[in-house]
Amino acid sequence: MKGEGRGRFITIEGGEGVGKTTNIETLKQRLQHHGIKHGITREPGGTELGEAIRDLLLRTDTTPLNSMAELLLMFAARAQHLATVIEPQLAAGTWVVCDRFTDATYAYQGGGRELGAGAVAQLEQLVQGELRPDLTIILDIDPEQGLARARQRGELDRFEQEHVEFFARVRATYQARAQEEPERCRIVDAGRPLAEVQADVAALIDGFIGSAK
Ligand code: T5A
Repeated sequence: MKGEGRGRFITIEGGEGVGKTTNIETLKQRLQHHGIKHGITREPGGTELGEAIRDLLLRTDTTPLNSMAELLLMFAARAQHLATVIEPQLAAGTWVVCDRFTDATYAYQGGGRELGAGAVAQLEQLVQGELRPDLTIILDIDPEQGLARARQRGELDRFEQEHVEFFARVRATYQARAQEEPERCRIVDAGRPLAEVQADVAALIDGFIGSAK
């Protein structure tokens, strides 16, 4: 999939309020420093359709969403995102940094909602074919600590209102995925002061850029 001249696909993952948005700024600075053309996007979202689906998924004033419907909506948004944003950029040699991707579906719908990895894997194959991220940075934090950060920012969305067992399953799934794919998935302890977390993220991306040249 990588091919000469093709962009690299980097994703950043983790539980609620873990600091993905904050650390994407670090990724952006390092890519700029190395003169690498890149795009930054997010899931669910990244397209007009994806952002509309995101709104449906995160709002709290609708009837409860069936877990399978939630899973399918994640992949509907992803199909549009891949076809119109991610794939064209990678094909043009642009690197893509995505705030969450399919590891989040394994963690939240497979683990948190207990739909299991098999259902996610089937849709992953259908929607993505062979496409997988080249590097995934998983920011790891105790769910209570992450939620406390999210709470400081304001009102909680539909996922953030879940119970602590849900987030424990999300975290365990991310950790299991990192164990299964240690080369691609790199865990960073995000419970530390921001400067330390950012230094680790910068070192990881610098190392990855070095190996990709
Ligand atoms: N979802 C998504 C699924 O269920 N399945 C899927 O397939 C996908 C793709 C929305 C939701 O969608 C779900 C998961 C999510 O619940 P989201 O908006 O990406 O996805 O998720 P959130 O976790 O809600 O994203 P947030 O924007 O809320 O959190 P971030 O980006 O992780 O955190 P950030 O950077 O905004 O930081 C939060 C606060 O903490 C501070 C920051 O300054 C900020 O105030 N902070 C720190 N403070 C102290 N020390 C540090 N090290 C800090 N790092 C950050």
